[in-house]
Amino acid sequence: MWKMAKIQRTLVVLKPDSVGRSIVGEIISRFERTGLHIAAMKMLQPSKDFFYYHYETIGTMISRRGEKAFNRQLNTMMKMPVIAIIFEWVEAVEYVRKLVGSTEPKAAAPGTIRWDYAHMSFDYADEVDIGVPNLVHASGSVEEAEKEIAHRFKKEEIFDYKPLHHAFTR
Ligand code: IDP
Ligand code: MG
Repeated sequence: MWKMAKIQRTLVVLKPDSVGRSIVGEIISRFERTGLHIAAMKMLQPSKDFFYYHYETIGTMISRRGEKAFNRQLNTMMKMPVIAIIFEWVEAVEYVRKLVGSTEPKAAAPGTIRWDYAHMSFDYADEVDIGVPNLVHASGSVEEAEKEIAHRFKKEEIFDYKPLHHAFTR
């Protein structure tokens, strides 16, 4: 068994603004170049109920962000298809969140995806009645990742393989 305990899987969703702007390849490459590898990937246009489960049942968004922000986010996620990806590697959950950056693009650190590919504030998004377009969803914790992956992928859709660059890690 080549997998160590610290190897994790995390869910990334390329949101409608990534798909709509045709920058999916560019964003995926930001993850891949760090050594994360794709364990599963699919394009889909989920229902509102599906996003309710994702953002509220798993993500507890209403209590954290309020009902208004929640409803806006659901509508925004329905605008176009999304691409769901499972990335795998060492402590992937925390690492991917760091690559993605904080929720509000205006506040995200330079060099993160949410800073480099967007310029938007919560205030502006609220004013124009949208969920803030910040390109990607990334699981917030190991527990959230496990639930989100189970919600989106069947076991047979997830692939277990040893990427070639792992030759340098053992
Ligand atoms: P996260 O995506 O960084 O984990 P969450 O609090 O889980 O942030 O919120 C889910 C998504 O809802 C965010 O990524 C963002 O797109 C949107 N969102 C959250 N809060 C607000 C807000 O106050 N105004 C506009 N959009 C928001
Ligand atoms: Mg979240």
